Amino acid sequence: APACLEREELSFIMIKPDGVQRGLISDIIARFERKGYKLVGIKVLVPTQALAAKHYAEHDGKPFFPKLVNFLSSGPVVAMVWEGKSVVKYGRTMIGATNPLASPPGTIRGDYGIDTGRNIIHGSDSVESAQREIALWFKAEELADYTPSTAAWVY
Ligand code: FUP
Repeated sequence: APACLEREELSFIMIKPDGVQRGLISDIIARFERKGYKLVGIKVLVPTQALAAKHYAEHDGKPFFPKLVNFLSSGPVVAMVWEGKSVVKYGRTMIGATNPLASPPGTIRGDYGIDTGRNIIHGSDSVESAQREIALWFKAEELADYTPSTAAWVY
């Protein structure tokens, strides 16, 4: 099959409660869409504390962990799965550094954030993390497999 018809890499991208409350949903989706990435899963939910703790399990025991879990479950998030070539690594480039003040303008955190504890968006940091996070937040049948009409022009 031509490259434009094969399943590409997937990343878990989540607009956190601050990004939702600040009205940044459409801006963030537009950035990924215009880059050429494909939205294959999306839902709005208020994560339970248990789900938030599982998502951030690698930080369990760190001083900021309780605040982090409380914050993530404090309101609605937009959980998404985006597909495309190197979407994990390039998605992180689009998002910027963990500390928004260390993120250059042009990145999502650099353009919109100030505080590490309110950094607007999550993106998987590796293909393995993406697989774990997608399985945590989505059922297989919630992910669409389709070829947009633009595919042959992106690839
Ligand atoms: P990132 O992959 O950029 O989201 O960053 P990490 O996985 O290192 O951290 C996850 C979240 O924990 C960050 F988005 C914000 C929060 N955090 C803090 O609140 N304080 C810290 O010192 C580090 C991370």
